[in-house]
Amino acid sequence: MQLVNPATYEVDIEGNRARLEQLRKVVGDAERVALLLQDDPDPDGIASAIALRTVLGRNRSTTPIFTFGQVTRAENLAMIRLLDVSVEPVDTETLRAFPRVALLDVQPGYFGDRLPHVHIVIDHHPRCGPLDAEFCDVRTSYGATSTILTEYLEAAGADVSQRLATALLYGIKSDTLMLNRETGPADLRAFMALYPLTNYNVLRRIERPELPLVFANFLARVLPRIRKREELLTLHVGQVDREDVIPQLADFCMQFENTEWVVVSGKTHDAIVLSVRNPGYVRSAGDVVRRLFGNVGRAGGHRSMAKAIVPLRSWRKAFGSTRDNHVAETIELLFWKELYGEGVEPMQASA
Ligand SMILES: [Mn+2]
Repeated sequence: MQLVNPATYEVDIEGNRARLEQLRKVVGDAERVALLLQDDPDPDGIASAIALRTVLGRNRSTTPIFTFGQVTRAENLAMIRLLDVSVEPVDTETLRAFPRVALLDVQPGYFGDRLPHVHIVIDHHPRCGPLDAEFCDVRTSYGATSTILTEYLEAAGADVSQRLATALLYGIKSDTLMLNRETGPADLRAFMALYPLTNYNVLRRIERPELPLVFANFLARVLPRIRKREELLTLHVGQVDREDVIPQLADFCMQFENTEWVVVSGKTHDAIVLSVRNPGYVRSAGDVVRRLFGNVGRAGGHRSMAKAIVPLRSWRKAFGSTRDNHVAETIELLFWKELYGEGVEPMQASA
């Protein structure tokens, strides 16, 4: 392998300046520009939006940040709170009233027919459907949209605040799993440029979000219920008021020694919710939950994290009972057989 020093990676400054000029032409003197992110906005999208606002020399009232969904992950909520970013819910009608709509870290194809005409698309994902916009900059070789925006800021000679640098660095870091996944020299270079401006105290607080103190009581109550079978750790916590404790607890449990798979589950008012984690080099967690629960509920996810939601009625039909002891045993057995045993047929929803 040839070594590529990101410090010597040549940014296409002229190209970026030309794009910037075209971008500004498309925005023109439009009174307001809607910055639209995907349905569960992630740090890369959020950072890109506040960077575009700076590139355009706008403020939050003329460039509001929107999503059709909401920010849900604890880290992402911490990011918008600590960096004082507001991401507002939007609907198609509201978007239609904006003279310009910009998509960041996402493409029109993602939204189906929820979108009015969009004018700007800046993204790094593989092409998804037609790109019918006046300005498109889709760089699929980049690990993050934040990298593209960092280059724009450079091309514009913009004043980059500590807040903005911290957001962009975190955007790159989280989208590339700390520069592990799909990272190119452009991402490394942008990361290096942002590094000296970043506020590491804020970054640490984003990455390790504070837990409410009542979580301690919850932990004390549920941790004794951990079941460990070889490298499989399962924990059914019973009834929960807040669903977000389930993924948080799953992340936490991955830290126990000799653990390859974590399944944390809980009961909401109408469903059994499961969060699954693994270190990423074993079978895809998304595939496993789809195989086990795809026929009885909603199930899906990525290589290292996945989720399933099974309505209580369907759970009872498929597995017999939603009593907590029974659920805990069922989950351990299902995952044990699927991951380490002979393999079982996926459960069929009975008619
Ligand atoms: Mn991204």
